[in-house]
Amino acid sequence: MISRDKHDRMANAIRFLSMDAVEQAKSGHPGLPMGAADIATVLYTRFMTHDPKKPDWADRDRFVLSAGHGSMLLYSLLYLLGYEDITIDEIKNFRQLGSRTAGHPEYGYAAGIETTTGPLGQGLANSVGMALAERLLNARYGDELVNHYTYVLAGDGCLMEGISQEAIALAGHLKLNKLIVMWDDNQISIDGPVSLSDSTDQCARFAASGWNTIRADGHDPEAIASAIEAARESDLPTLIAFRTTIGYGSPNKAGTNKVHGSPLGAEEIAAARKELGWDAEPFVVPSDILDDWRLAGLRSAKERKEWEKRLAAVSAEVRAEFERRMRGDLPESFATAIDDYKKKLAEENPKLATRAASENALEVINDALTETIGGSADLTGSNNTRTSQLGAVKPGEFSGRYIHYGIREHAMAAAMNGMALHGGVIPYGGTFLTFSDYARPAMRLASLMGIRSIFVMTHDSIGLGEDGPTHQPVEHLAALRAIPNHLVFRPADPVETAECWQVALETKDAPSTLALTRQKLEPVRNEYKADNLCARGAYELVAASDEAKVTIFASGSEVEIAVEARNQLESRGVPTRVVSVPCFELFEAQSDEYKDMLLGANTVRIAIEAGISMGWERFIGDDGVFIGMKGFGASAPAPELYKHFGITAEAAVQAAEGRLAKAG
Ligand SMILES: Cc1ncc(C[n+]2csc(CCOP(=O)(O)OP(=O)(O)O)c2C)c(N)n1
Repeated sequence: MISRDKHDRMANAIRFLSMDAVEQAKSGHPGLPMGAADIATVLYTRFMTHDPKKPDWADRDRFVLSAGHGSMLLYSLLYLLGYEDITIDEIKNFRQLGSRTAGHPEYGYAAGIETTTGPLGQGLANSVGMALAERLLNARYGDELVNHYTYVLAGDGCLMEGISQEAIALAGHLKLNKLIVMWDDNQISIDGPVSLSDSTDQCARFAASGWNTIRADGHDPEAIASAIEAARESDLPTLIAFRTTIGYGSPNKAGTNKVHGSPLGAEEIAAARKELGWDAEPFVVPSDILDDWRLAGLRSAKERKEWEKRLAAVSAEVRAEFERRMRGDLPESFATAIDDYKKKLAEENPKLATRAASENALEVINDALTETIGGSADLTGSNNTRTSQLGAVKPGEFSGRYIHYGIREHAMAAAMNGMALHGGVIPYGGTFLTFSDYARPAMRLASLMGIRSIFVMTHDSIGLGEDGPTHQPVEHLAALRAIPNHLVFRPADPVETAECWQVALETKDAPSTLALTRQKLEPVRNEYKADNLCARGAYELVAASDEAKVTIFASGSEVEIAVEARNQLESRGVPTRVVSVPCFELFEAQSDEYKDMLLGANTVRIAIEAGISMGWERFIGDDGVFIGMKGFGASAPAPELYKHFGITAEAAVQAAEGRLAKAG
């Protein structure tokens, strides 16, 4: 049992490390770490099950600092608890180039950081995915192997963001009872008191979404502990509204927005030292306090060892599968399953929409990979994301593998990220491509973190037809391709769809988006090829009959148009090749030699895509021809729209002949 005095000094260690680091960096947010230090101290000294010496222990509790601006809270904790990645030098280097203690907690920079936070609300929604992954794995592996909590520290900002409602509604509905959100209810944000812009009764809102709610004093260690204990016993997810004072300990600035996001200043820090009775020099934690913290860091080592014993006691088969899934590796049988499927496709040559081709591919994938967790934001029948193996996940019942996310694209994407971060599952989820806008902040974070979330985005162009311009993406492919480390795939037929799925699944360090059609397409890959051609990002689909005079690049549904144009040009004696471009980013990763060979700079170059031209200059240069969209779409049957917007084989033939005539 930790005495009150000891508790206070341990919490003050967080406060002073945070004040000192922000002061030294001349930038950062001291208010939250100072205000939430008591909550964090109680959580980590009495409840958190984790092991700094084994930070990736699969059954550890997860802690998410959703209010990522308070990063010094997490960095202080990791240092104090004995996580090797965060040394005192890292704390001194807060926010400097190359330090692990970056501006906001960045996933991958240091062990103990479970997700990248900073865009408010994302961490909260990630945590829903983490808590969901925990329950899904628990349903498969039992309490023996998977049975842990997900704790979140969220601020007013996290709760004001729209994503919070999507996320808590999903968590409440599913009864994710091992999710505990601790709200730093300090009533202050940047502009001043929260009352300037909000009068929500947050407890009532959470209760209405199916949560257990508790209010407690966030500076009273016993009240904090009782609240967390009660939350752990709940059969619903719990919100604990911890009333705190932002910048607690700063005599002149506590309780105001002045302490939210700027250094306190030397004078005020000196006053805080007096107020809290802290004599240690900057960045020095008195050795008895550091010892206490390090002891707290050891509190679950025994539990970890017991867990390892339990893992060693299960059958070799179950253990191997569990460990493989947690590593994120695919079974060896996966590549064979895809290969067999490609052989079958080459025999059958089905004429399908790529969304339907994706469903067929998933039928194979979901058999081969028991770790996939599918879902859709209420467009299951349109996204073709559910296959025969996937039973629905229901409230409190997690044996299924399919999530009905509801009409909540943003929380879906963020929860998928949480699942990917948790490990042991591979999430994929669908909506219409145009609504990637509603999911984009989370999709961007998936890229930044380098995690395997797979977004299935159907209805990928004017080809969706009658739903009209609100639903027809035009700039979305370009917008998603602009995100670094994001594989945007636009397959042209069933074989390409299978290949793109294979690359997406085999890429552990980047998210993927599959852009898929609503409308049926002619198959363009009719011969079996063992190689995954899509893995090169772009490849020659059809060669010219002689030295090529024209190269036509296209992606997805426009590849069949490119092939038709090529055939017309060839019949008029113009040797023409077609390059299919399923993924810009993978093409960029090829050798210069390959890229030069493929680009065919000495030919007339044409690109066809039913979207805006941005990005295609890479393929067609300054003098190429782009056939696609210049503005928004329209409502009509798809074939009429293609004619109306001039995205046709005839247009490509005309353009090619025009250029060739000009060149003389
Ligand atoms: C999506 C998003 N919008 C805006 C910001 C900028 N921002 C950072 S902290 C903050 C205020 C947060 O207030 P609160 O959660 O109460 O934190 P506290 O003042 O208690 O530290 C804002 C607007 C952000 N990080 N993310």
